[in-house]
Amino acid sequence: MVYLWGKNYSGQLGDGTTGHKLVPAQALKVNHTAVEAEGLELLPSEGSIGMYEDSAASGGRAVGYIDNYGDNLQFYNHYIPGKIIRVRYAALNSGTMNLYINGAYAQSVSFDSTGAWTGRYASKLIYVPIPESSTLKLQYDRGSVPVNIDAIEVF
Ligand SMILES: [Ca+2]
Repeated sequence: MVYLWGKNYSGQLGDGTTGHKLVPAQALKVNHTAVEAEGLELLPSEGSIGMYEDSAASGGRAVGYIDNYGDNLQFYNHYIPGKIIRVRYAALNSGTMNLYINGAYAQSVSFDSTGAWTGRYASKLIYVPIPESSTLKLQYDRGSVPVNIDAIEVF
């Protein structure tokens, strides 16, 4: 389970079902945290970070325009101490964003190009210790290259 806040609170809770939709052929673990990016609190620094409609996206929406310093998506990993974060994303060009755990920089995450901003998504696996009851954040910082984020899972 996961605690969400922000817009779309009532409609975007991730659960096991959502996880299955993301990558039908892959099942790393049945019980895990899954959230739709469009259900997360969005913290624009000055730009227009926000959701867009895309039938190819999990839940029919994803988050884009993450291209001003400080733009980020964050969520609270309530129960599960995890080892892997799986990010479903789209990016015309290869991108990079920074991962923070409990507010502390953890690592830079690179995303291979999917060939388009919409319509074609891929999954990025990030291997990192994720404490129970931690806050995870993907942020666009100086040196980052934007990607669109569809959904995030913790295993
Ligand atoms: Ca989505």
